[in-house]
Amino acid sequence: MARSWGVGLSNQASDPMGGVVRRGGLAVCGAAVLLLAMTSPAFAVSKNVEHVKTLPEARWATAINFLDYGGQDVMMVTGRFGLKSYSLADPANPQLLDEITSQDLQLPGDPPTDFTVNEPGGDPVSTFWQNEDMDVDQGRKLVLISRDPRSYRGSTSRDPGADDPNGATNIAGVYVVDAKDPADLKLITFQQLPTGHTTTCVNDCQWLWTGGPASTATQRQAPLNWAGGRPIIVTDLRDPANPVGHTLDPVDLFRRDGVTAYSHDVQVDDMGIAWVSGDGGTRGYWTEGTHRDPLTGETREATPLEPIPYAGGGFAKSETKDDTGGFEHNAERPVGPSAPRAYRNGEYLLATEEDFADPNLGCSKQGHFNIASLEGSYNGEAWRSTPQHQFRLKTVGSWAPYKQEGSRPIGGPYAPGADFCSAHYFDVGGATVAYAWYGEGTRFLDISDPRHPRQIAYWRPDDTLVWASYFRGDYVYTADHVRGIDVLRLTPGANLARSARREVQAEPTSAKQRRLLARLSSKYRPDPATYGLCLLIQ
Ligand SMILES: [Ca+2]
Ligand SMILES: [Ca+2]
Repeated sequence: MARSWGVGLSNQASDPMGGVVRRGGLAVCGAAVLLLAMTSPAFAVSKNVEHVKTLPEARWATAINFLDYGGQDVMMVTGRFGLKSYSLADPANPQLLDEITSQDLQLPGDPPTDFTVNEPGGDPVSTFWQNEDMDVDQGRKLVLISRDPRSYRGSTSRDPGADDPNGATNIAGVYVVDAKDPADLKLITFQQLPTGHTTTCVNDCQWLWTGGPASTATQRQAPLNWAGGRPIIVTDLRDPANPVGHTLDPVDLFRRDGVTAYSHDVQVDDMGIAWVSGDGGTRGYWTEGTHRDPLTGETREATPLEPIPYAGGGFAKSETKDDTGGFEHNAERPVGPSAPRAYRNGEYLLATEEDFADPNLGCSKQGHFNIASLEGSYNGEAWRSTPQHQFRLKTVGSWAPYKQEGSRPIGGPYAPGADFCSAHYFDVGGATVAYAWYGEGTRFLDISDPRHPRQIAYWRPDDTLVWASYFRGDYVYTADHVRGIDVLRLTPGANLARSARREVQAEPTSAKQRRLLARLSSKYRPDPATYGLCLLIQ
């Protein structure tokens, strides 16, 4: 894109050469991983998945979305590097079209972009951060980029404009990108908001709901009392060059048994319900149309600023190891004719709990994929929940890689920074879910029976740290912090496994095998120049 982007922002303070050199180094590293992954089966555990290609230049990828230009697909990839557009004219071989770099996204006063990683498993020193679940407007060909206050050495705890020991601005908000020509991406504007971890289109992208992350010290206190994190802030995007942030009218308050807590992300279902996941659970809202508000009994118009509660709630301690409903990260509610048969009436909510606070419990006691019944939640119950009178959804099915085929040995050894297991983003394609589990790779689950999700395929390279995996056409594209984008395809074996209604599942790794892995691991050392995760180089 052009270096100047029309709103008077400059990146004079940046060090573009440093960034270029750094990216070159990372690309070489990624290529080495690719070579080894392809030539040495020991570095990638998989079943019923064909590895087609890896795009190592997309290392630090967070999310992918797709725009359809009259039957021609373009893949938008976002992450610490900013935004990259790829032609999918040949879906097996994506071609880079254009990019908006981390340097391009710097606001006045931001410390320069610096991808240096100082410790194995650490984060780059100063980059854009990081646009999970990137949303796009298919109609107007817009790409929305949420800016977390942790961008460019920022923090969640300090306020924008406050003295900062790192020189960070701590600014959150949303960038709007015009992608009418995907080979010439144009950054139109930036709207500063009190929130910015994720941003999601509601009402056909005429409005945005932007949530998270954790609150600043000021926000935690009166008068806001955002004790457990930042709620949703609404932006009017009817004029994309001039978005209007309704910064004083937060939505989705009091979500954790009456306490305002982190509203992490939103997914809108085929009925138009906006499901907000976060600390305390997942709750759905009407944002348009006339509906009965179960909290008042009134029938009124729902709007993005005054939504009407629909259903949802917190998740049980048995799945989340939390008394407060779990840290729900993202969710999907399949409904209507495109949903798998058992889901068509919209009875079930699919949700990720992200929790790896204690790596020893990751995926075993917490951080699960849960399928919950929405029964009993349609009358505002989750909005009335209190610590004394908790409302929780009933979980009917659950899955995690713990003790499943394809998983790493329990207790390690793991690469630095990847010593955890948790559910993360997933994509529903028919009755199959493509599911990212960080260090446990992408797992493909047959969810046709909500009570028994079953693994039918998996792709777990040893160097993976995968954040999100997506179906598009006949392919699967993954956003991996270490590897970049993996292009995958399910083999006929996946369908055979589904038909057999049998989970691909092995006995837990034997003690002998674990000793072997531990011995192998001790012969390798993490390469600090490559985040440790890039590959363990002898
Ligand atoms: Ca979203
Ligand atoms: Ca938990």
